[in-house]
Amino acid sequence: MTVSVGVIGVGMIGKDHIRRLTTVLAGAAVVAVTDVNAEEAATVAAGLPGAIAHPTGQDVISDPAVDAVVVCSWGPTHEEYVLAAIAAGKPVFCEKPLATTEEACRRILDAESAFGRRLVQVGYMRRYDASYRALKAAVDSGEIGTPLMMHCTHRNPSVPGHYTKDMAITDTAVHEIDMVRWMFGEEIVATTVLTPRKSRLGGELQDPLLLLLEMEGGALIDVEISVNIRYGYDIRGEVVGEEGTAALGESNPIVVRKNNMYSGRVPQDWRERFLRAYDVEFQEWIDAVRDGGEFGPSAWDGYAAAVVSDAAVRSLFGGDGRVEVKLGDKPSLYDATT
Ligand code: NAI
Ligand code: ISE
Repeated sequence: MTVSVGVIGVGMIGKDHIRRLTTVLAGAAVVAVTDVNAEEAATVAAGLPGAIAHPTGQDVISDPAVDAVVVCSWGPTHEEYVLAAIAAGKPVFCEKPLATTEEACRRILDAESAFGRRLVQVGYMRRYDASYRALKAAVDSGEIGTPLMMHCTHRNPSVPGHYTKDMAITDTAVHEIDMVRWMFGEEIVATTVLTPRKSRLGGELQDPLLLLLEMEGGALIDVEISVNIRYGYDIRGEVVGEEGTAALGESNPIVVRKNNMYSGRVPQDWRERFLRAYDVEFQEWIDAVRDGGEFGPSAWDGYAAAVVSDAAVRSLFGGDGRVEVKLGDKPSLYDATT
């Protein structure tokens, strides 16, 4: 069976996911698209044999030809489409963030719990990256002993004009917030944001910033977020254990040695760095939709990331210093997920 997918939002990542669903992966077809930019949606549909452009996301979701929905519109619009997909009983892959507030994520948890079966997967692709998976395997195997700390770096060469101050947390650091919950298999209990001297390249943004995360088992995580670093897209992570350390390797395919120097490539952006991770993420999602299998990062994971990022935003802007994270009760539907 081919899974017929409807895509809401055909901007940068929407187009990239359509490309992988239609030309890279097996078992899926994109049959419907939409975008508030109707002209763009029509252009994208015209390039997809048999696909139509609908006026709204609701039309995509209710289209009987659509088996499953992919949401790639702006964050504040995610809640509406995820709730509509749950109401229609259709699996929905929602790009991060699941929704932009804790309350909106709670409404999604409530709706999915009432439905009684998981339909939602959130686009936290680091969990599918070969290097992050190898790092987690090293931690889980016990070879570096009990993990005590993790040092993370998340550097973007630049960000678009609409990128607001809070997005360093809600749009960028949210990847590490999800990743460390998965890496350590436990929740985050408190967060503090520290602000070094501002880069003149960041304009109005507080750039860079340092995010501290306290895990429930006592491990401490630091994350450098820089979003105007210019030289490339640089993602790093090192877990410090009692008996050793394990770090993500460099991802450049070749190293050039010349004139007493050596050099390798730093990826241009997230599309290049996580190319294969997105492919694996979507292949596993298509297979799960087709076979009725388990989905990846859940609405609970999306909710937990939202609660931690709300707390970090309070620490950053509210002058609150260290902010405790209170997740509240976890609905039983999500017992198996972290
Ligand atoms: P973008 O601005 O390039 O594309 C978003 C598209 O959604 C635009 O074409 C816009 O017109 C459309 N749109 C906005 N509201 C809509 C609505 N109500 N209905 C239909 N279409 C609507 O943004 P980008 O970079 O593609 O990001 C989209 C989402 O993907 C964001 O949530 C972002 O956080 C996430 N993202 C995830 C990445 C990852 O690494 N997993 C990487 C980049 C983005
Ligand atoms: C973007 O939305 C992403 O998700 C990228 O992975 C991240 O590196 C970037 O900072 C975000 O703006």
